[in-house]
Amino acid sequence: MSASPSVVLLAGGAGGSAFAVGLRDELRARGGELTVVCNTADDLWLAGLRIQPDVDSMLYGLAGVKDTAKGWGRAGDSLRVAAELHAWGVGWDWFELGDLDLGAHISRTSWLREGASPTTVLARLQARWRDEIGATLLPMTDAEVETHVVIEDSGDAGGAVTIHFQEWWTRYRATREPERFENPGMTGARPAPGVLEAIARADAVVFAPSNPIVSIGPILAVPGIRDAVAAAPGRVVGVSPIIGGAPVRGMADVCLRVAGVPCSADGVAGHFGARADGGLLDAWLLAEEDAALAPAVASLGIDAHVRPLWMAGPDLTRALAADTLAAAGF
Ligand code: FO1
Repeated sequence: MSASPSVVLLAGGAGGSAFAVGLRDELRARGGELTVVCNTADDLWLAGLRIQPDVDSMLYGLAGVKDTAKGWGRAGDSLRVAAELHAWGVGWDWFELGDLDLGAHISRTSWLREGASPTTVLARLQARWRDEIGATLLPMTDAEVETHVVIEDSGDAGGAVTIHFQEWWTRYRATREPERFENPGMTGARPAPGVLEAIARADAVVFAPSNPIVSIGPILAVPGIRDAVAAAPGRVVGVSPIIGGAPVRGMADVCLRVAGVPCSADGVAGHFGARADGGLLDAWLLAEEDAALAPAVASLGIDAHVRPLWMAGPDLTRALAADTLAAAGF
């Protein structure tokens, strides 16, 4: 077994980007290789620009330029352009686009308009911080896929309305009860170039502690990716995004409820299922607080590893990455 493993990480959101930094550091120390397949279903068009929140959180996090307190956006950013956009009534006044961050959105949109694919655009964005990033970032697909949320209309007319995930997440903080999530564009989507190849040659595939429904879910829903993970030659290991019955970050509890998945470490493990039983996981890391759930995970046919899961600082995050690699056999 390789001492310098090649790992594919499926990730999205603030938790995914924080975990990726620890995994990159641990693999770098071992001479290993990291490919990150990023969720792109959070993407949106706004103010004439293509914005890719999960891709950018991953990019900024690995480059060391992310605002780690917020979990997204650039450290030390300012809002001069945003104030002008709001004055013109362009964009959403509750969706913050920092000046430095806008540099990425403008560059990306300009390259897309010139005909570059999202994969090429992401390669160009990461080339700027190639040495710092120390990983290869791939979008899950080059197709335009978005996550929309069907919610009950609060107006007099009643019925249901469909809003973009970012509106539901950042404006309403997931307080408008969803009927369901939809991913327009998913049916015709194909995995981005390099995604299936990376999974097929990886020594391990890791599910970051990201939202199982709106971050990992869309990646696995791209036709071909779920099957590739199920057939991966390396072990498939996941890290629970739920500790003590609550999400580590974000509003995953609401997303899980809509999907009918219990908001618990064993509930999410069961949602992904055991590879031995037609599912995806060989092993699952759950928090010490959830040690009592380990037998339930094991009874699903998934190896249960009880470990400290809180990513409170670089050392603990890297230790979690080392534990994840150990669960993968490295
Ligand atoms: N999150 C917020 O809570 N408020 C915002 O105004 C906001 C703006 C924003 C702009 C660009 C970007 O790349 C991300 C942004 N996020 C913002 C984060 C984002 O909404 C979510 O955290 C992720 O999409 C969930 O994974």
